Formats: sequence, structure tokens, C-alpha cells
Amino acid sequence: MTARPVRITQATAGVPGSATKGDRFGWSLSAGDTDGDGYADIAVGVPGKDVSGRNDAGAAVVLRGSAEGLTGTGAKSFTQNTAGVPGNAEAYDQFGASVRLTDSNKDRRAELIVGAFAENDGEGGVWLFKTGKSGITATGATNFGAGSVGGPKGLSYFGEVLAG
Ligand SMILES: [Ca+2]
Ligand SMILES: [Ca+2]
Ligand SMILES: [Ca+2]
Repeated sequence: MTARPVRITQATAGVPGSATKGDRFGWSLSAGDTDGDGYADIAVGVPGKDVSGRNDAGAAVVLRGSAEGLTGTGAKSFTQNTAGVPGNAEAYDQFGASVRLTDSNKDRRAELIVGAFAENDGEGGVWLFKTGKSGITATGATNFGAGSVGGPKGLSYFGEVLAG
């Protein structure tokens, strides 16, 4: 294992997408073991990512930890346009402005929570991604907003801050 710092960008081999000015790769970060292999993985928010020509629709990337440390190998990227993910990537959603890896069901694999505070003109929203032996998957992803938990409708930036 190297003790030297490594720099990972969207231009790193294995990381989906290409590095574009304004993507804000690393705007939000969270560490957790998504696949239960004993190595911490890192969720990276990319809220300025353009998706299908939609400015700042946003993305979330999961980088895999390994015996060699954090690498681009096996990295995954998710947007609201990824098959299985509810919603649509729209301009300025800023999906990925907040990310959190947390083992919400105590099976020793961390699920991914992604916030998009600007979803639906600032109503906001939060997405929950399940995980398995091969890590985070879009299959079975769910989302909810302030209205689904009894909160206010309209401008509330739901999901701007994730803690836990
Ligand atoms: Ca891991
Ligand atoms: Ca959307
Ligand atoms: Ca879990």
C-alpha cells in the first residue's frame, strides 16, 4: 500500500465521464464500505455535471477502495437518468450537492444517499441507493422529498444537508 496521497479526477482511468470545467467533482464527499470487502469506498458528489445537455443536473460517483487504496477501478456514476433511478436529470437540479454513505440496515454494507437541494425549483429531494456484494446499484433506488415525510411543499431545499 502506498502512503503517498493520490489524486483522483473524472480523468482517472476507470472513473466514468470526463472532467469538464464547472463539474465540481468532490463538492461533497462521504466514506463507507459499500460492498463489505473491508475497504472504505468514497462517494463523490458532482453537482455541476451536465447530463444529456442539461446544465448542472448533477451526478454522484462511487470510488472503490482496495488493498492498493482508493483507485478509479470499478468506479460507478449515477444520475437521475440512470436506469432504475426515479426522476429525470433536469437543468440545475444539482443532484449530488450532498452525498452520504451509511449502513442504514446494519448489513455491514453502506447504502448511498444523494441529495439534490435544487430539484423541482428548490423543493429538493433525497435518493436512496441500495447496495450488494458488487457495491452500490441503481436497481431499486427510491426517492422522497419534504412532502413525503410530512414537511412543507414548495421551496425548502430538502436534502441540502445530510447527516448520519
Ligand atoms: Ca469497499
Ligand atoms: Ca430532477
Ligand atoms: Ca447496508
